[in-house]
Amino acid sequence: MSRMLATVGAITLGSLLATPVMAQETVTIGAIEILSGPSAAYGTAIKGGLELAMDEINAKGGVLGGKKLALIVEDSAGNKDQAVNAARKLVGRDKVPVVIGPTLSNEMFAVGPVTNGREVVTVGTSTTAKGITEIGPFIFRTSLPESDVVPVTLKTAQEKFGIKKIAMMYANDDAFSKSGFDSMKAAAEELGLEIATIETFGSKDTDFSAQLTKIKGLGVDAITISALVEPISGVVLQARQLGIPSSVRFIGGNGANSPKLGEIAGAAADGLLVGSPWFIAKPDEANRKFVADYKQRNGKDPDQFAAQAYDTMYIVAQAIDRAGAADSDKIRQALYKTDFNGVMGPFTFTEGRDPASNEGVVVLSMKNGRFEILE
Ligand code: 1QQ
Repeated sequence: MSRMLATVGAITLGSLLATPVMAQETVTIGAIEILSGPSAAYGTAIKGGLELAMDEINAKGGVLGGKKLALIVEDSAGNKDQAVNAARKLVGRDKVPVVIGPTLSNEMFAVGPVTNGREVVTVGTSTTAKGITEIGPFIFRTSLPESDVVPVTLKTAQEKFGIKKIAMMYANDDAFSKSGFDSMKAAAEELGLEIATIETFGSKDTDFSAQLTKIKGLGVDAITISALVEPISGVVLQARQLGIPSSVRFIGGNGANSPKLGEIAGAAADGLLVGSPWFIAKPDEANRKFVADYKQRNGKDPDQFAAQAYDTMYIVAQAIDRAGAADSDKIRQALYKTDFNGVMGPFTFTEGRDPASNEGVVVLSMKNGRFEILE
């Protein structure tokens, strides 16, 4: 008898614990971002953008008629195994209906098959390699693929600066860096640029003198580089130390589109060109407010990664509302109906779950360690 009572008690207690009051008032989503290590600048900016948008949404009443959004951000440190462990935790333990991130394409190629297999909506805000959304029907991205951006950058370099002969460099141990290079090479060939040499390096390398000395002797007009921000900074600094003049511009991809480049490389990066779907001086009211609020909260300017994350949080929140429930498959279907106008400009998804338009892409040039829009 006493045993039966205990069992009944346990069931009652267990069912109470399974539905705590908080769970009914909160919709918790997960994010996997790089918050430590050499690429932490990317993930820190993304986290700042996500949190700013979430707080604004909650201040305006949250989602699903009054539920607050909550966010669990896991640090991947840029490591794909750590990113997969984070995904397993968010999906298995926290039971989030949406995962935002991970930061790198290299991580997404490991995480995507896991979250897609568990039918959990996953939205990359910074993953730009080819093939990301082809991982499966639950994988979306709000970031423009490099194949949509680097042709604009190279064409601008050719038209504005008469660049004809280039050297190409890329990190051969990172999925984004390799894919970005493939897009740059295709664009260079399309434009009829002369490719004097193609040089590779590793993302953790610190000495690029063999490649740069070779390039120095080739008399190129520009050097394209596809890599993450830390190795790019090292290459740019060493190029100037070895006497490659500042008239030889670097042309970067998404990895270069971070203020971290200016912080590390300073004036050595001056003249570097990068294509970007966003720029800080975008004059519309929504962007001005975003830039001011982000700066006030974080003590520094937002970058492209923060802006993309900020819009993504709104896009996800609107999809949750449109879905009518914190249900991953319903949110997935609702995301296809996204019609959002944010700090990046108008946004919809293609049937393939990629951004529908690259119309907002502008080319930025580095000056005194900061990006300026090329007029
Ligand atoms: C990718 C990228 C990186 C530069 C994101 C930080 O574009 O990995 O796809």
